[in-house]
Amino acid sequence: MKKKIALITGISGQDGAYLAKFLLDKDYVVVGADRRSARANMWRLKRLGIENKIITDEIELTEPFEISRLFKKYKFDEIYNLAAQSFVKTSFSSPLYTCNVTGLGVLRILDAMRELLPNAKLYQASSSEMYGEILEKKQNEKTPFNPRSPYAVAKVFGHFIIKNYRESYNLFAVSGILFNHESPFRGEEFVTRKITKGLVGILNNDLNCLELGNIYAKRDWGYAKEYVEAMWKMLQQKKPEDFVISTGSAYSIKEFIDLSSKYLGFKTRWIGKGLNQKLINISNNKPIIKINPKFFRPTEVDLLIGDSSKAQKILKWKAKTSLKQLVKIMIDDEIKYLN
Ligand code: NAP
Ligand code: F7E
Repeated sequence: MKKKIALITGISGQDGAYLAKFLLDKDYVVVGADRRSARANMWRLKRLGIENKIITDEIELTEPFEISRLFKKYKFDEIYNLAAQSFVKTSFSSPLYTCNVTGLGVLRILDAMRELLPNAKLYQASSSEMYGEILEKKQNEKTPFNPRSPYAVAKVFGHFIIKNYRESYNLFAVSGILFNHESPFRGEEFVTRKITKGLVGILNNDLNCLELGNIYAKRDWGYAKEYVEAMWKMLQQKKPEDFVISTGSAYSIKEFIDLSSKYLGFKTRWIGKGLNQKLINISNNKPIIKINPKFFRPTEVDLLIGDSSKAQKILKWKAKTSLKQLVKIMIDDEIKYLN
């Protein structure tokens, strides 16, 4: 039987690596597209031992010609659009660039697909950030969006243009509204990895103190390795539909710090308030976490909790890893690859 061929944009990122491994294990031919600049950034694929098992090609989401070139070269059965300027904080300093890549990039893919690969199936990486200042206690597929950053606004555009092309041109194009998902492959700028890497660095005397922003924001954090299976499941359905993927529980950054420092064996106590709040290492009375307003965002998303009942019912997908287990996975990996 002919093997299915899948395109993953954003192959050098966290989800790109896990999804590539997942699809290879399902006997797909995987074309992983990156920006030329990302060629040196394939450490995740190397760690998974798959860097030579995927076909690497180039894609820059701001260039429609590059997308068409790729769609003419390979007859993709499935396209996973994971590429994005995905760091919310950067979207405030580079709003036009973010909207061009993260928003308009989706439209460029849809337009090329409509013309060249109308029978392919497209997965778009939508985001819980679209709910922003939440309008319902738990967010599901019907909860209205209320974005709070240029990143989130761009993702809302991507989300609705997927729906519009699905309805207008009968394309199989779906959005997975994924809540935060983390792993040892998370970029170091995101808060969970910044904390696990930072605390391990402090334990190893490579770092004195870690500086963070708003530690009271709460997120629904799952394990990225599990979330890529949901992406694939969405494309195996008869009907193209959008799904929320989440754990259903939310924790603050402060709780994530406490779980991490406890797992590493630190004896700590919080002192002070607001910008003066610090986490003190009781063994030497030195601060290991401080607040720095430079990490605050002009507008914050305070709380996100997803309701993934639709995915549980139709996709038979459910998050399995607790936050405590996720902290252990991330810290164990941080220690293993310390040097
Ligand atoms: P990530 O690690 O930041 O990866 C993003 C990928 O996009 C990288 O491979 C990056 O390449 C690529 N990229 C950036 N700009 C590009 C451009 N102009 N043209 C082509 N490629 C470009 O993100 P992730 O955590 O794996 O997330 C995957 C997707 O899901 C993203 O769209 C993200 O917005 C979305 N999402 C993530 C989460 C989450 O919690 N992780 C939740 C919801 C939605 P470089 O290596 O060259 O930068
Ligand atoms: O921030 C707070 C920060 O950058 C989480 C992306 O994958 O998930 C991610 O977006 C929270 C925010 O992720 C620091 O203010 C405090 O409230 O890890 P983050 P994010 O913004 O939730 C969504 C679903 C996506 O779609 C995105 O692509 O943590 N926070 N102090 C901090 N955040 C960072 N990065 N650094 C700090 O020092």
